[in-house]
Amino acid sequence: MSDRIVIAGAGLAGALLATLLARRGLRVEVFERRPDPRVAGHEGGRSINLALAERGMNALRVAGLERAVLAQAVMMRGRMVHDLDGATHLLRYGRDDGEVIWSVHRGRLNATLLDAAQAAGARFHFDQRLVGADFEAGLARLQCGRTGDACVVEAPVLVGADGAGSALRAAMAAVRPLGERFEPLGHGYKELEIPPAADGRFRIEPHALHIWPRGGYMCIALPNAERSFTVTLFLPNDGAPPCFAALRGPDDVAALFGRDFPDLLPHLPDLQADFAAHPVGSLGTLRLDTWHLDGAALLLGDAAHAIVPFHGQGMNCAFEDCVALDALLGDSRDYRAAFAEFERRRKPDADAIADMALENYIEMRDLVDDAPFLLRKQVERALADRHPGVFVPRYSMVTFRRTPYAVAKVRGAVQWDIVDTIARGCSRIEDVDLAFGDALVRERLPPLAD
Ligand code: FAD
Ligand code: E0Q
Repeated sequence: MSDRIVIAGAGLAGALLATLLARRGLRVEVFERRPDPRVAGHEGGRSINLALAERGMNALRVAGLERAVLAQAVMMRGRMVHDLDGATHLLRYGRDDGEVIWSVHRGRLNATLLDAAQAAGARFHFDQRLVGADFEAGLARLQCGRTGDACVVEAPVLVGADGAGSALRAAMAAVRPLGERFEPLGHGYKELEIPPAADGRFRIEPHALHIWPRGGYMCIALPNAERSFTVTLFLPNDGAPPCFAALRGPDDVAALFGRDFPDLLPHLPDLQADFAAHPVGSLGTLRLDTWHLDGAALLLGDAAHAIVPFHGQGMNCAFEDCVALDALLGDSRDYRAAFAEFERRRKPDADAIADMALENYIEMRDLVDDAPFLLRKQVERALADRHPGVFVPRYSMVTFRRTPYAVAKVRGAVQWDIVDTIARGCSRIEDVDLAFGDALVRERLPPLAD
């Protein structure tokens, strides 16, 4: 079978997959719609960052890139919650500094992956957009972004790492129904910037993911190595204000931040200009029944399963996909078997993280001042301390371990039921019957295997 594999998309998943497969000796050709970010400068110089957790870190480890990426990353120990009155509290993500997540610069990470893939022998073709495919003939159709010229290349095996708006997915759907459903969230996002202070330092605590939860909407901020922060405002698209539709001009924007984010506003000197210049991003969950066409084509990453960003797992999951596919392919070249097995194993996990990411948005809102919720988080921590390796908070299974997402979801539900059972009717942790909780844990939770 062919040792030539064509990847659509040189984003996060495409570049990592190209590295792994080129190292196996496959002839990897990658076609990317945009220009080379290492030449053109990424996103017009904007810093967009992402939270990297254990699943993504493990994939980088497998690719030999962990140290290079960590050198550019900023550690985040927990959520720094900003109340409306300006009070702040740090809710640690893990037990200690061994359980943290990392803020990484999307463009810089992408460049690191592109360099690694090229060094491994993968070939990149930038400004080349996939526009169609003939799977029977094993051909891909491309269009050059600069000249508009069309061309056709040999593509006996095609992998779609071309993101949520995947062109390969559309081409596959024309041949066989994929069972595609897109569920819009109804909320969008806008990226803003907190620059460094005049003396060059971070304006707010660098080692945290900042959250300004406000019920149905929120801001977050992740640190950048250059001592700025990228702020993201999540807001309903329309309906009752505040919503994007009701923000008609710079005064509305200033009024919203003055009222709901008063401690953030002074750190956003370019708020109105950023707001006018940056687009509103859209959010939603994409689910498919079918990710592959026999041995001819496969989708992975956001092209197969775009999710809402509230667990910070989209890239992490896409990277885990790459490692799984590489391991399944091994040195066999049996694409048909590997693609079918990839779909069988990964789909339950992709479905589970999609659900958990949606649920985490509710959790963000409950951070506002929901006392019963905050008590349950305390009880969860207490049970986790009493049953290490058995009662592991769901957030930790998702973020600090590689427990399959589907297992994390099921165990998380059992655990939350135990917490709820013993916390019900209590208002303080001292009133909670933890010994009863211990008995329920022993009865209902086998030790965690991974
Ligand atoms: P992409 O990164 O979207 O890459 C797709 C690539 O394909 C792009 O380079 C694109 O130009 C190219 N392409 C598109 N169409 C074509 C075509 N027709 N032909 C050729 N090339 C094409 N994830 C985390 O893990 N942690 C986070 O903290 C986090 N925060 C997020 C915050 C927000 C606001 C959003 C929206 C997402 C966040 N994510 C996060 C999710 C993460 O961004 C995605 O899951 C991840 O980028 C998916 O990688 P990918 O390679 O599948 O797709
Ligand atoms: C993380 C890390 C965009 C984004 C990314 C994230 C997280 C959140 C809220 C958001 C989840 C959390 N989280 O703090 O529970 O852990 O990546 Cl909005």
